[in-house]
Amino acid sequence: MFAGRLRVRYNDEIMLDELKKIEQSAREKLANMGDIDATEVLKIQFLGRKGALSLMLRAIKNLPEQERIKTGSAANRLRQELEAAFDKKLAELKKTNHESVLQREWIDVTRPGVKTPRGHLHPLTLVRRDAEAIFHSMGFVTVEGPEVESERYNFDALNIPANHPARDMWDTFWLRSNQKSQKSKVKSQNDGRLLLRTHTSPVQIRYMETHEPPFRIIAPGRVFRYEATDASHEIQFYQLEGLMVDRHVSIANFKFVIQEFLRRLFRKQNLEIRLRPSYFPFVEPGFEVDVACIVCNQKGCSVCKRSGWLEMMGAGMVHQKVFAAVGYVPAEWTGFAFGIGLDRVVMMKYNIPDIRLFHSGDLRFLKQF
Ligand code: FA5
Repeated sequence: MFAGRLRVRYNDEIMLDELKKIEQSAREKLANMGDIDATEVLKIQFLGRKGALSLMLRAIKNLPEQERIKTGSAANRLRQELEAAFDKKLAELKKTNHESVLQREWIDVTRPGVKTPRGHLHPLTLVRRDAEAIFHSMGFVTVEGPEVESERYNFDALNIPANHPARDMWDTFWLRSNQKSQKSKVKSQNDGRLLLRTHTSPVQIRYMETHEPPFRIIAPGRVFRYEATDASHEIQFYQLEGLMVDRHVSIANFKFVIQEFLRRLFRKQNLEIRLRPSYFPFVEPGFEVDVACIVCNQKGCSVCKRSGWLEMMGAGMVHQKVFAAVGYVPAEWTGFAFGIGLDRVVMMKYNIPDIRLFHSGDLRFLKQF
């Protein structure tokens, strides 16, 4: 009974018929395949260890010898043919897939690239760097001082004692004294109250206290004034202090250095300057330096307020009382000092009509530099 059933199920004709059905089904499905992964799955379904053809081969082992040989070789042939068909199909699909990727991801390497936007320097930084380079080439070195200053360095040592009317020239942001939280290197015990420095001139004193002449220094930095703002006045702005001390320094030396500096900064060989007498307690004589307006060529414009001249800096010959305050023997040394308003220089160089644009954070303004 059992043997009879076996014979019905596994005789060679049935087997050969089954093989044909497997072949037909495999070829039909393979013909419709368009995807590599799905084709790999299909290949496993037919030819894998548990695939339809492997199951057939296992069943063939139970056939009588003659039938086994006949169907076995037919099944093996079919396996080889199907394997070849699957491999061919997979190779075709890989090729088309590669071509379509090339088509889709085609890059024209000759096209100009898209620039990554880069940050850039603020015009004040650009001009400060230019100015430093010019002074360095004339033998000046850059030094720095604190923005939080003491009354002594900002005023007293500069010959501006308490209650001196000149203190009104520098409207001051005074700081509340809180000794515990004072991490600043500025001592306030003996040096009076603390303040935000109103000019860079205190750096002169700090340098002279610790260095002997001769020397040439510049000190660029931020300063603060408690005053109303307008197109040419800010409450915080930049100055560049200069100080040259030696024997026999004269106003002629100052005039040459500053004219050379301005001509190179503005890249204008015939740039005119003029010295106007002025008063600063720490210099004698004192003057202000005006530059012939290069925006309008002295015809009169909003930057020079129609005067043809723009005030750029205060300057003068170092007062002997200042030398005495830092411990120099006054009669031995002479020197000139100046304090340039850097924002004004930048305004003139780039024809900027309003100083308040510098700290406005307006990208339309900043992107122009
Ligand atoms: C002084 O600050 C002196 N310490 C300069 C000096 C140094 C004189 C050494 C002598 C020897 P004054 O207050 O004039 O001077 O300021 C100097 C420059 O800073 C001015 O010429 C101007 O260009 C600029 N400045 C002054 N106030 C402002 C302000 N509110 N906003 C922008 N720039 C200003």
